[in-house]
Amino acid sequence: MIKFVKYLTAIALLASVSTVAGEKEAKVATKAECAASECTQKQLTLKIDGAACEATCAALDKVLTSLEGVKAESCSKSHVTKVSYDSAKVKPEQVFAAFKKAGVKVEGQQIELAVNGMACGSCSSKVSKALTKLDGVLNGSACHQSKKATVLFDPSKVKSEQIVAAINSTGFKVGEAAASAN
Ligand SMILES: [Cu+2]
Repeated sequence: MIKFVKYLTAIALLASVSTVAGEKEAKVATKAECAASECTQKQLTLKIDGAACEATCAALDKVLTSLEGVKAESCSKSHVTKVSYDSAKVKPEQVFAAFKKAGVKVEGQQIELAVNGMACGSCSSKVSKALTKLDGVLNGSACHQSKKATVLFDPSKVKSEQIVAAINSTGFKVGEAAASAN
């Protein structure tokens, strides 16, 4: 019983602390502040062709990170490069040009989306079908067990918002947190 009371007190304390923190946050997050910091930080996950060994991956990462504020990690096994960049300093075209310079072909951009409501294989195949029907989607598959859809697409032909809309049109909804990933 004493434990339970302590537990309740802890919750009450936590609640009051988080309210204070919430108020602070609301004051700080002005538009100017937002434009100046993390809001311009972008992440790209790209499927690559032509970086089959660790040496070529290291060479690619070197070209990418020579761009201001760019972080890159390429994996020769999964053939995926993860790039993070500040869109206020570097344009995505510059990132893609760096791949060209390194002699690595970008097959497409890869995103993973949380999809709610898929209960069996026929649900996930409905989502997969909707994805592969979209022009610009190179590969799309959904899995009802992981509740995720993995999509490889050509960003010059289709936008991630269109992919989200295509999934939502099946009746299964893309989770909010994952939908913001670009
Ligand atoms: Cu189903």
